[in-house]
Amino acid sequence: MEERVKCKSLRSKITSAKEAAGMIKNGMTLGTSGFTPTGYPKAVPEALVKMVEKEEDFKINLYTGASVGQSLDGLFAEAGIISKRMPYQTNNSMRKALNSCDVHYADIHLSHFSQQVRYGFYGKIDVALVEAAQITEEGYIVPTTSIGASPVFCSEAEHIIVEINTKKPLGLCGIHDIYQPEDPPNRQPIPLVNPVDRIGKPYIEVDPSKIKAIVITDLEDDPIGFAPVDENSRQIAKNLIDFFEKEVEVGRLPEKLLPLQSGVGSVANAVLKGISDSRFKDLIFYSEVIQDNVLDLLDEGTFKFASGTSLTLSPEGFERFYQKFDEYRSKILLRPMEISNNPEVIRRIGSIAMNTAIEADIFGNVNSTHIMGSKMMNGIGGSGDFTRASYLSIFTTPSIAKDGDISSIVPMVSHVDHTEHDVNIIVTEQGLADLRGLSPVQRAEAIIENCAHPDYQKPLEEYLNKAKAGSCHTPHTLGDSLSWHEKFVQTKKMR
Ligand code: 0RQ
Repeated sequence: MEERVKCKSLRSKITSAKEAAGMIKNGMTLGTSGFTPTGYPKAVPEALVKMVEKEEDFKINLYTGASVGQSLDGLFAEAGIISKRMPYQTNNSMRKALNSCDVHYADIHLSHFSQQVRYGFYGKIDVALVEAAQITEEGYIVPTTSIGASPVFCSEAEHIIVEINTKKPLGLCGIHDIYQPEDPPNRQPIPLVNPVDRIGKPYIEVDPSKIKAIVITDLEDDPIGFAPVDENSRQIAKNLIDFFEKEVEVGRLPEKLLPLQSGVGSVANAVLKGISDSRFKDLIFYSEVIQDNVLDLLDEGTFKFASGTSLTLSPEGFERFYQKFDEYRSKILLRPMEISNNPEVIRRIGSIAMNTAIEADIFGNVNSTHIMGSKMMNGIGGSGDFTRASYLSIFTTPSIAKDGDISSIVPMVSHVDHTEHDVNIIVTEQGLADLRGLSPVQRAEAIIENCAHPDYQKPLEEYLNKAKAGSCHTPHTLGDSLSWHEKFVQTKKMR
């Protein structure tokens, strides 16, 4: 344990999960480590749920980096102990709880979240609960497989509880680059000019006197499943790679493209696979989540560097990562999500943002979060941070969902996450609409012609033509605009 808790004066804080959980009181706000679900605390949450089992009114607020696993989000949601949840989740039980309004969920741009915690917008953080690989001699915290919002939770919380996870190798020390910007009016430029730049420290600097408990655990993160790459996703990827090739040909993108950001899910996986099969080499990945397929791309030389805020690998992926750690160490960097997703940095490095839509409308507005305008799926995550600040913003989606009962291209989106002003390119398996510089009607024509499924092309054209008769800049017939969704809600079919 001396290797894990190097700060001698803090060794007296080593205690049981139960004891540490006792510090989390009813009504408190807990800020935990964890991002898309890796590197989140597990032992103290388990002990807390056991401890408050019989307390009927026990509620806390849970803030994290992004999604965390079943053994935190799922457990807390099922125990009914969450009052408010921020800023992103992907857990089934949590989704159910927030869609039934049992949990108040605030869905927030990830780049905004850390600074707004510091600004005090969300009240006081009572306890920061973070998973760590090590506590340094100075009492500083070395995170494990994600950083997310841990730095801000540690700096703002009154008390810190650390879960030292012995299953996470000490070799992780050095892979983190922790930097916290100043706040206005004294904010300085973030000195990250090149995606490979190191600008911070390999640990979270904290006031060691705030560390009130250290819990030693070997609980593993819940295993991560990967969405399979289907034929539609492969075609979407192909359409996108063809587009990149043309953009290079006409000189709008350099040979090595620009730093790529990729969202999560089956289409995002297929896009990375498509890039791997393409002629592009020596690319830079500047994103949030580093998944198994990023290791593949690094191994084969398609990527030469990957920067993210979490290592979201399968058990096999981790085995491979740890085996070749010395090699990956120079090619992978983890940053706080306040930096990985920072619009200042994204604008400067000229990122290519590739995210997935649930649906897009004929004018290019994108819904990434809500099913039929009302049921929350996951959250906006970092998609908005990258989309608006990027050099080129791309949304991918299969043209239909639920075996064709739903068109993902609709007259008007039922919820807006990314406005038409932020969306440059929409890609489906049918083709690609390049919306740059187009007027609303031109956008609608391009999207219907290139992206809509043939079964829905005609109804979309009819909608547009009817709306155009009203001679408007952005033609809509308001009574019809959401009628496709309404029809689906009533009959389970949009057609
Ligand atoms: O439903 O779960 O019942 O099968 O939506 O759809 O096709 O599995 O999509 O896994 O690629 O995720 C946008 C949700 C896509 C994801 C979203 C139904 C469909 C299925 C899921 P079932 P798929 P994917 C990086 C950036 C926002 C956050 C983000 C996401 C379910 O990419 O959460 O981008 N993005 N973060 O059947 C009704 C439609 C539908 C539909 C699909 N038009 N109408 N239902 N579905 N299209 C990560 C971070 O920032 C942390």
